[in-house]
Amino acid sequence: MIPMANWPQKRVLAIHDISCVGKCSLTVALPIISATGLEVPSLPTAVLSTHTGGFTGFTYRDLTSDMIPILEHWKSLGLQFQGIYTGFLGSFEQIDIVTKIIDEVGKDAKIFVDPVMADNGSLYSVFPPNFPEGMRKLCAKAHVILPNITEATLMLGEEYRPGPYTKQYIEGLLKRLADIGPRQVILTGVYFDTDELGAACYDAETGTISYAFEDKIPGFYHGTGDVFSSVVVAAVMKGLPLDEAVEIAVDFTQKSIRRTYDAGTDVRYGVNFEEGIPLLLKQLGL
Ligand code: PXL
Repeated sequence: MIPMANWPQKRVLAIHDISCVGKCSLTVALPIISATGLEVPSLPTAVLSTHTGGFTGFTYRDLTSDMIPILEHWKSLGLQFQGIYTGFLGSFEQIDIVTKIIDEVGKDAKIFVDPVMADNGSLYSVFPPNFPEGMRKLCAKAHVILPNITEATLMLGEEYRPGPYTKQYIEGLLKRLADIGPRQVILTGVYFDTDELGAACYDAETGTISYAFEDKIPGFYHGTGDVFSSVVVAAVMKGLPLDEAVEIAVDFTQKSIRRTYDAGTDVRYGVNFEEGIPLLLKQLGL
């Protein structure tokens, strides 16, 4: 039997909700990251019939009380993960639980925190007003964080401003986010003019800032933050530098949106990312 310490396949623990329908969180992270050959053990934070964006009447089962018993079982197996990727958490209490998970089964793991909680200037209605403060503490434990601009401003206690943005404003945000603790910051929803949309990336170790943009496609598409972050996590865990990972992720996300726009489907059901996976694997050299 191969001992845990010599396990040959990298394990990236994904901690997100399962929205049964609507393509976000685990139903996006699992297929994208698994396709690259990484193993994706999963810890569901909540189970919803659909995501909360654009649907009414969704069910919501909070799984907070299952998380510590799951962690204790994993510890009894001697499990350690090489990566931990967290997204939508099911309750405020889960912030401390995820911190404990990072400390106990992620001792040498690369920690990615996507502080999923807000968009377009507003906190999601399912979260209490102090949620951004908690997420800020979780981001301090991460190596890489991936907020959008709303999440960034909420965590920094700054007023949300709609775009277009200036380079000076974006680079200020990146640096203030790095001051929270993570060495690498990726900010999504960045645009300097109305034709293009993308991400900015800051490595506080080297002081490097880079950008990746693609043509903007009209409309608002659910789950695209999770599509983007899942590609970044997969690419970085496969050994790509952060700026290349971000370029590939922006391209993958934009192509997923374009496919959905061209098909004219109801955007609440998420984007067609699945058909982009073969090209993604080529771009990653797999
Ligand atoms: O994609 C972010 C997300 C994840 N999980 C749930 C959501 C959302 C965004 O609305 O509602 C349940």
